[in-house]
Amino acid sequence: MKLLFTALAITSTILLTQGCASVVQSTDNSKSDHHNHSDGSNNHDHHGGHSELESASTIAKLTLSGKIAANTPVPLVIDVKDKNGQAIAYFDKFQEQLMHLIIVGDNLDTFNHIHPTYKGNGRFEVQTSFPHPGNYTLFSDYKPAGKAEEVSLLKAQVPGEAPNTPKIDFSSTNTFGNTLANLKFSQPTLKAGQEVNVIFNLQDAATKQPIKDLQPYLGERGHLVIIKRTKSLTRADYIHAHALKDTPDGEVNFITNFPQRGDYKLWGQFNRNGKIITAEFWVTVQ
Ligand SMILES: [Cu+2]
Repeated sequence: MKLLFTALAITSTILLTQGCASVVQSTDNSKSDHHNHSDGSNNHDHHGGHSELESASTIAKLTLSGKIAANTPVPLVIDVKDKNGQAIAYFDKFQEQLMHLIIVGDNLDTFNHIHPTYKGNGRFEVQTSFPHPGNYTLFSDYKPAGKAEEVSLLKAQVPGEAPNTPKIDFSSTNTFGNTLANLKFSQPTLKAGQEVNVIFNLQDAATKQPIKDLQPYLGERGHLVIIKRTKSLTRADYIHAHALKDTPDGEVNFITNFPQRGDYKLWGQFNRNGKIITAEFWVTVQ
């Protein structure tokens, strides 16, 4: 009944509850637009209730209770407080939810997008399971009532030996379940700091025709998360792009901006008649 946790530069609040359970991590947030982080400005320490980061306005803390093991359901509790330690009581929905939680393995081999339930008094709860031993980063995306959307970065570690990092596949076409997805961009070469259209073309894997059963997902034509490959993920490595409204059958466009050079992984999520498909691709930005 032991839980390990990573020490992370931006974290200072660690909560231990009872000997056999739990832990965790918290982080800061800046309320600047997280869709375009360009400065890695989240590397600031928070101590107790104060912060040196002038724009930081909330702190989230993750508590995992019980035994943490791969492929085992574990309850997650996320408490969101202001920088004085007061619970944030009210949140606004965006994209149909009060909190979007993206969980990735630190080498970006696994991805999970879930929606914790709001329990009141700043507390969100959800159950999940981690697919293998190793380090995980959780990006919790929420909007305190009347305020800008915020992203808190949380860390978890599942004991055991992490699998080897799979080789990165840069192919731009792949099949995901019953869907053949192709990824392209409005620019022939991706350059850091440049706005680009990210274009997913979705065909039915069997008929090779553009899919016609695309339904809104979280109120939009699709959902796109982009994360930069780094040794230790920070909030600045996370990009949440929004879908454009009117595009032809089988095509979903997003606008984004890759802030820095490097390798990025993209997870596009689409709703085919009630079934969510996740199309994942790697790209290099120069
Ligand atoms: Cu979500």
